[in-house]
Amino acid sequence: MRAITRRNFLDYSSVLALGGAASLTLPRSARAAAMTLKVGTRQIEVNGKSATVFGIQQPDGTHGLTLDGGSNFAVQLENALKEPTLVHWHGLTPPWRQDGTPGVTQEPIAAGANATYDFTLNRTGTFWMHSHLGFQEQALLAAPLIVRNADDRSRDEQEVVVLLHDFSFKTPEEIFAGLRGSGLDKMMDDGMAAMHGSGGGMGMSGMGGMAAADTHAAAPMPGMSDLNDIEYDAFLANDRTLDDPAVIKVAANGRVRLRIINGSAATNFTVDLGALTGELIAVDGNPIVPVTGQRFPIAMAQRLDIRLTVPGGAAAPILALREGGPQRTGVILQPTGAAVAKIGTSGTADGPTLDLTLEQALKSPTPLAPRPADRTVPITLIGNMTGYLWGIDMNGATLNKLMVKTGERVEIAMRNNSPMAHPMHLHGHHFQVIQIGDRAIAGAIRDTVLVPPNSEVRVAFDADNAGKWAFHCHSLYHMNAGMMTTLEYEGVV
Ligand SMILES: [Cu+2]
Repeated sequence: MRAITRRNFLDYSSVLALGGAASLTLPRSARAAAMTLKVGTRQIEVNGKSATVFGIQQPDGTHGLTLDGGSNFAVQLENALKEPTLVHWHGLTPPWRQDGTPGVTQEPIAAGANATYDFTLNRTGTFWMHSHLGFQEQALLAAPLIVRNADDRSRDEQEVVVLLHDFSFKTPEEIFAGLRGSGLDKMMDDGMAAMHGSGGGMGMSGMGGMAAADTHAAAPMPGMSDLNDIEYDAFLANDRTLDDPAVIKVAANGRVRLRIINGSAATNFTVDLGALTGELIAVDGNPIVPVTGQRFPIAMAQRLDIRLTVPGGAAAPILALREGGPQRTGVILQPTGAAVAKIGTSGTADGPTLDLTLEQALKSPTPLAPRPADRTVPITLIGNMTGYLWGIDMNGATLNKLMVKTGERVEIAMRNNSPMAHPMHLHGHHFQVIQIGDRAIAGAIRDTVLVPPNSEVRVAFDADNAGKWAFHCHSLYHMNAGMMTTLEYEGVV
């Protein structure tokens, strides 16, 4: 038998298969090669029509990844597209150079090229992965990323992952041009001559360069808000509409754990368990003191882990109701032998407007240690539909970057002075929600929190992951229109 080197690990695998060298340690490069993820295109069917969308798949076709906490995130990411891409591991806290944010942490991966990732999975939960480049996320360049702990693995329960998405037959570039164009039409209708900020300068990374002076306009008119500004063709759960939903077989009276991911580019939902009652046990991958209920809000990029039992006899639709519209999507849990009834893609009533009622009730069983803030950052979320410009301000000026020092307790006090809600996401960290309006809470630990219009949300985190990190609104179109900044540690270059 010839010597095993890092360079011929493929031969090494075949030796292993013959049982000849099982006691040798697998080289790191071989472990990396064992987890290949390919970014490519796929065909799905939506509303009876074929659509070409993106996807992130393992060689066997599995969409996304399920891993064990404590193991290595050793991934070779292959870009099989005809264009560059870059994938962000949403909710993981890797070394910053592996965070997948173009313009902040690394360069995009060129067409046909690949990139390797290797770090320890130091947290478990329901996460996801998605392109952070341009508008690729709208075209379904997103997949589940589940990191299970020992308790998850030992439980007698069936895990069901549900990835929600909004879908359009238009290209996202067309959608964005429409948003900006209709905003400009409004500007003209309003007789406003000032067209500044309407031209170019829209970088692919959406790095805040568009935060033009007129986004500093005052707070919205009282009572005004815009729930949805995009007409979508469909809403998907695991790539399907309710015309042809995913039907998942479950045991009658068996325990089910839903891991629901809102991968939408621009849609908030309310999860509706119908006649069933569930127990919300985690948000954004972090345990909470369990909350029982039938309906739970889920903003863009957020995740909900819900435990429930499905009685035998009837199929149980798990629906996601579009905020401010009658459309809905979902999956069907089917106990053995139960009939599956057809459910329309629209209900009779609009989905609820998301607010902070549930957020206010959430409690973390593992709160941050009490400690005064070393640094408090008061920011204002600004923007309006006129010209479709959005931004993050501090003290009346665009916040280009937020500087912190390692070891600091940082609080970000967010006030939303704009007419739309913003799901604000911080990369590389999870924060605790510590205040809503005037009320202090020991709230959930999250990576994405919704800040509705005319509201204030304060979060806290420990600066324990040195690097440069994106901090942005997770509405894809708001982000690309300027609602993005960076959190940077002193001394990191
Ligand atoms: Cu936003």
